[in-house]
Amino acid sequence: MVRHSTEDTIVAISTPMGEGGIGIVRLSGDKATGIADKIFKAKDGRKPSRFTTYTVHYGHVIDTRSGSAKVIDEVLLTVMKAPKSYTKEDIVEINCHGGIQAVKRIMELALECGARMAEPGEFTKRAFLNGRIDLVQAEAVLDVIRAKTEGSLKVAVGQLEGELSKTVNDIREEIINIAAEIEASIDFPEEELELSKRNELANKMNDVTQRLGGLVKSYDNGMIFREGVLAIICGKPNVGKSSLMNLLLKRDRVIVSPIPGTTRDAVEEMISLNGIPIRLVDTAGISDTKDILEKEGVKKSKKYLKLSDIVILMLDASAPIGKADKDIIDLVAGKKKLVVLNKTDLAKKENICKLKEKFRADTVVGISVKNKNNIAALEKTIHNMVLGGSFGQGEGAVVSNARHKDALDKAYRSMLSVKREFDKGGGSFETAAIDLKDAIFYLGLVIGKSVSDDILDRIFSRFCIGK
Ligand SMILES: Nc1nc2c(ncn2[C@@H]2O[C@H](COP(=O)(O)OP(=O)(O)O)[C@@H](O)[C@H]2O)c(=O)[nH]1
Ligand SMILES: [Mg+2]
Repeated sequence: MVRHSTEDTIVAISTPMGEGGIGIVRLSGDKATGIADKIFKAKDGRKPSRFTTYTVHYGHVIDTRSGSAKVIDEVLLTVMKAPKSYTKEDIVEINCHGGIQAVKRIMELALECGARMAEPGEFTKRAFLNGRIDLVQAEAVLDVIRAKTEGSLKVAVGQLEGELSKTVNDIREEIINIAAEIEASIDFPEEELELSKRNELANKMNDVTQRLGGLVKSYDNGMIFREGVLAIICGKPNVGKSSLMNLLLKRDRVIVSPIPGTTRDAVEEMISLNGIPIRLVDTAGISDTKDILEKEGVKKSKKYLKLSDIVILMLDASAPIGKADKDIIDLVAGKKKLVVLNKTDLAKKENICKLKEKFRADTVVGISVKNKNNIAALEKTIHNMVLGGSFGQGEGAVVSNARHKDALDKAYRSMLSVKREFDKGGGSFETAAIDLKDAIFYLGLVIGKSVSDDILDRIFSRFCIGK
């Protein structure tokens, strides 16, 4: 990868390329206002480099290259002066008309006047390199942009606001303090350490290790909000899988018919269930079919089944469990599953009860898709199953990013090892000191204190240009 200078003034189109009301071209760097002076003519004749910070100005972007002044677009221009800007550098934002031409021509003009095209995520990278935000917050920017549901957004915004950074920082500071005390005692054997001091250190270590463990654990739920949960609806043909898919999606996405084998392909759609992003998959009914297309569908269903986080196993409440059902029940054994007894409108009460007894009470729900009966209970059961019934309302930092989780996990293991050494009594302070250093390093990795250029490149290359 070509390494560009962070001294350059960068430019990018920050809005999506396509028809829209407004398009934004953004400049950041020392020359931002100087470049704006050359391409912008304010109605009142003043120059952008003389504008007060955080003011908006009406005027035109003008192309003077051919000698004559050609109006490119009518725009609003905002100046945000360093250091109080997104990147901590001078920023100029030009709001022009949406669509492809205006933004493109304005960007080309800025390039000709000395700006360089920004790399993906370079504005945010600069915000990080210039110390306005840490790495967790920078990564949260992308999560905010990509948030799938209101729940995902809440987690991402929490991280952007610094909730997770603060917790990681606090833990890191605490470990640095412990390490300092240990280093200071390294010349004395542990037995000689005063008992009260020893206990105090042990308590601090316990506390910090526990907090770290809690943070690692929060990933179980946090990642769900970031990545979504893959839930697959399984069952023999004609039990009502596609009907349920349409109902939960609130639109007719898949064909429903009384003919078994109607759904031949797996169909995936995203739904929000109380804010949890769920990738819901309707599958071809798993059966011993001879039909070639249906066979392919069944193959695909099985592939999805392997990847799925939860299985919604659908049975017909109005019929006894048959061989086809049993085969599927065997197939999904060992999967986290929810049993849905559909068509309760056709079923006798005794039959529903008898079927229910076969499964764990908190994992079985009787519904009728046709009459929209008990759907709220179904949604609640899925919700509880996904989040263990605990998450959502609680406060506190949440880890949702695999990179963070990985580093925190390593820090946690290092702390467990320190604790083990310490709990033994008479353990070596030297070994403990090394593990503590490791823990400090890994925590630094999360917030970007000890992170390499390669990792930064990898993180920011996933961003869009202009952010
Ligand atoms: N009576 C009744 N019929 C249903 C219900 N849900 C689905 N059906 C019908 O069952 C048939 C098969 O439905 P479909 O969703 O295509 O089943 P799939 O093969 O499992 O995807 C269709 O005729 C649906 O209208 C229900 O709750 N009650
Ligand atoms: Mg179907």
